[in-house]
Amino acid sequence: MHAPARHRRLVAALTGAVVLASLALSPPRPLGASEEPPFPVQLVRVTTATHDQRDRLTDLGLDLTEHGGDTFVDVVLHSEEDAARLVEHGFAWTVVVADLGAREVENQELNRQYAAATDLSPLPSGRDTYRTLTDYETDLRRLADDHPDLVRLLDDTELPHRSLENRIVYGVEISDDVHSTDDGRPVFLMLGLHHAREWPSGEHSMEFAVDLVQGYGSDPRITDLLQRARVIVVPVVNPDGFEQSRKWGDLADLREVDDGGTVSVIGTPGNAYKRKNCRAVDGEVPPPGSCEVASPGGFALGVDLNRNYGGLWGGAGASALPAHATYRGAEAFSEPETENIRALVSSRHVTTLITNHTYSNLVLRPPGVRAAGETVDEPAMKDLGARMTANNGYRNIHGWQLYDTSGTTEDWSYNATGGYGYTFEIGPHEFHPPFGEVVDEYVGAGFYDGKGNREAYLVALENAVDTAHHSVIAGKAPAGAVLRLKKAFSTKTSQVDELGNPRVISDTLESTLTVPAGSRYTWHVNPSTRPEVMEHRLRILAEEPTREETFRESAVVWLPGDHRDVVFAMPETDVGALRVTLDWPTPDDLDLYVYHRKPDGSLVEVGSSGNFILDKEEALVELPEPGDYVLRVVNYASVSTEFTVTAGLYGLVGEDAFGDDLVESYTLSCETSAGRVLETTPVVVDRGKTQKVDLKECARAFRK
Ligand code: 0X9
Ligand code: ZN
Repeated sequence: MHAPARHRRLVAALTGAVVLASLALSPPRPLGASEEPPFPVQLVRVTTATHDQRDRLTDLGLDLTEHGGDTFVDVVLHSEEDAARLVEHGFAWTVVVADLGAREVENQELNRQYAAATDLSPLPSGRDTYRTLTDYETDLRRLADDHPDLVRLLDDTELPHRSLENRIVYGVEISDDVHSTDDGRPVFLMLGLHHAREWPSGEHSMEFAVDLVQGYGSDPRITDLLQRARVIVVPVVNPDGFEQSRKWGDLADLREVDDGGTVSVIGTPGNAYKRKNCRAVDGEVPPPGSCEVASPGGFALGVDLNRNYGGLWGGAGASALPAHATYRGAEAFSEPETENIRALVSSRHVTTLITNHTYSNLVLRPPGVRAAGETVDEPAMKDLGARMTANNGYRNIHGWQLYDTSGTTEDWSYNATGGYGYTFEIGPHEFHPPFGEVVDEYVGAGFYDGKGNREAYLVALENAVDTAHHSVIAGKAPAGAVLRLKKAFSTKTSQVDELGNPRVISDTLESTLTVPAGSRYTWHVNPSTRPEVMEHRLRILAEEPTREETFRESAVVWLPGDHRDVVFAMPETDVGALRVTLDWPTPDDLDLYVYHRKPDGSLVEVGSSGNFILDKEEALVELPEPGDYVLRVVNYASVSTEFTVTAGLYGLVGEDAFGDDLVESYTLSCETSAGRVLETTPVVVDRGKTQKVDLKECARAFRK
């Protein structure tokens, strides 16, 4: 596939551009034999005997890999200054790869040999070389063109922000009947190439897309999954950076070409090891060609997109200095490339997300910062991590376990939406190894015998459709009506204001569903209460109730639609939460409403729970006012003759708990297709639960 002759022509064509660009942007360099040999970009192993040392190393802003052990982290040194920084701070290291440029040349040669020896690789696409940026775009387009009912090309409608070099970021959506986009099915999102040099992260993402398309209709497991889920793949999140890295990878062997001076300009791997995007100056569009600047300038340029997301932005393991490898950017979501992913995740219910990176054969789960503690979904996320790593042989650990990182993709997406998110660090040894290794690691061959990312990704997709791990809103609404689910909140960054309060950014989640013929809808959504709020709730409710009262009714004679009231008197003040649960012995469907009785006798609804059949009901009233509460049990569709209602009072944990939310809701509106709002109602739904919402008002108004 990759004929040497063509390769040489490409090199010749690009050389001119590179030399021109670097001459235009940097002071003219003296060329010829007298020039100092450039610093060979190196991979070194830095000793970090303690957690403290590791944190200090992270703070230096060097180019850390994800490869480390209990006592070391591997680091890429791009310049004398990088090495000097280590010395200055008292770090010792050994050299792992003395010249990554030379390694790049070797890899290119191995890649040529692999391509020459391979007709059709075992990858779904059969490819035998790394894709270029153009290849990605061609392949995405072709998938959509060849499978119009199954694949939809995503362009600047869904990914609305062009890259700094004005490229459209592309993706594909894959699903049975893909064009009915707002049909309420859950979304699985896969991302690649946030980091320019991590080529396998784009390859595995893209191959998974091809795999699903090929499996649809022939592989029952894949067919079933594509009927139940919508899969979105954005293989190249950072096209500008990738374009540089991929191009310089091809150029690497130019260092072998001795044509008097050219070697000194591009004689290092330069941008082949580029990590970040192409931002040169905060807030400014970079001048054309500026991303071409050779190493170490080319490396130093840019914002680390995996430090630019809003959740925990600006904290540990991210640098405030633009020249650093982990530069976080001027502010959260300052970069168009992260804004794209934010827009996508905010407008869909991404119940499971994988963001691919390289390297170190790890599956990382939130949080990225050790100090953040374990997430409220730790048992479930750890378990999914284990099921994925059982299939790819990776280690299943937290993001922070190697070192702290803040502002990463899943630390924002998980905290903002509750959708599970993981970083895959693909490959054992290097950022873009010989292509054959990428093939083996996807399909589970060779060294990876029987263990491949293909299987791990399918497990993740199965999780995305598993209602035990997300939420469902379902009910009746007029066919053709547009349901809109909205939620606005503040996401905490790691920065604090003068008073020590966390600085926040504003996030809004907004998605739609069109009610199908038959007037019944099912909407797979993320939980309405965000993880950090849920954590707070569980902490309060984990305390013993300060008082609890149980009401038992037996031999109730009633029909669907009837209700029974019990009165719970609560004279106490300063109560954290009133928790009401409803239980009954048969697999029937009862609903629960909680009302506060006002002095004039009127009832104000302060809580409700209308789960589907079999789910028992629970309503939570935060900071309840003293007085009488009417606990109403409604027979939704039941023959049950007995039930038990329990009301428990819970204290506030600590001063700072006061006024915090324990429950968050979505606002669900029912609209005509022209956008006229006919009904609006708050909806609370927890993970693993189905909340029924019949939009009766809307149905009545819709008929008119
Ligand atoms: O540092 C990163 O952004 C990722 N490693 S990489 O070598 N691909 O650059 C790791 C990010 C995930 N780690 C955490 N969530 N802590
Ligand atoms: Zn990465």
